[in-house]
Amino acid sequence: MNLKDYLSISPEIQEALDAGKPIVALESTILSHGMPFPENMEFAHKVEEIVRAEGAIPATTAIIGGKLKVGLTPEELDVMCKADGVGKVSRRDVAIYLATGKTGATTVATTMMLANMAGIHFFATGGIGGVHRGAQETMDISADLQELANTEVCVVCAGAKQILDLGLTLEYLETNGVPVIGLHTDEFPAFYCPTSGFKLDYNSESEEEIAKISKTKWDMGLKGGLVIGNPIPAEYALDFDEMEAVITKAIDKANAQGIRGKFITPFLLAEIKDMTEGVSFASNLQLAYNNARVASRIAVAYSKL
Ligand code: PSU
Ligand code: MN
Repeated sequence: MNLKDYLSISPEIQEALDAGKPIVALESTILSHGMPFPENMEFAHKVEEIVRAEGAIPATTAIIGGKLKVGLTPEELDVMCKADGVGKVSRRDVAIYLATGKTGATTVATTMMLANMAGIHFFATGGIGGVHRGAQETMDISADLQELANTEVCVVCAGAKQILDLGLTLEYLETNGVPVIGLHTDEFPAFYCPTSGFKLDYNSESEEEIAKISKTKWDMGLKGGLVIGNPIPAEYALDFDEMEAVITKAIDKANAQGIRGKFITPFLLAEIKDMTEGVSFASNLQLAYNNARVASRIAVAYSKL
């Protein structure tokens, strides 16, 4: 038995893989633990439509019934959105969820694992996990970063939330040999804000170029992924300083309540949404759609190389 024996690829995705069609992986933690129900239902379907409109096939991933699922049915998407008894599964949780038949949403780390096992190279999300503020004390560093160091998937994101220490996150990626490329920007985006003040060394002006860089990296046998920082469209951007104030409050509340480990990120996401009365949520939706669009274009360009 090896991990591949647990892989369950939907017929549509298998057919797309066999035909060499462009495919974009999508995560389910953003649904189960990053967005409220029922708004996440609309998102889950719309993001898949956006991928299709760009000429690629969407493959949302999850762990259901002891299987690593790549490509979900509408019923399975419902289960992930209702999130009843659905855990958050990072790499360390995979064996537990498979062996016990628990239902789990995949994070960036596990979505990369499943995509790579299936042969999918591109993945769109909202923001990646990273080095948390105060990690010097807590050692709270998302397993997403280690996965990026090892697994051959290109992740399109709007950077990472200010809940993280963005400077340390970039240092960690550099140490681990992960290219971070800005699309039409020379700064690492800060999720709700197109800029963060942290400069990137590479600013790409086209999806075709990113496809070529990805192919070159993997053709050379350089292990690991890439991070594409795709800034939130200007019309949906929020003010950096205002978000900073909100996030500082949310982090203080998490500390006061003793929230730790895997519960911190979902806690902060929910607090931020409440404190901004849903304004941040509207931005969250739009940046994720924008990432799906860009990841699809990269996947399409890659399929032509
Ligand atoms: N950041 C967001 N929204 C999210 C997440 C992160 O802005 O939904 C989710 C992703 O699934 C990411 C995970 O992989 O949280 C990281 O969790 P942790 O920090 O516990 O590794
Ligand atoms: Mn963590």
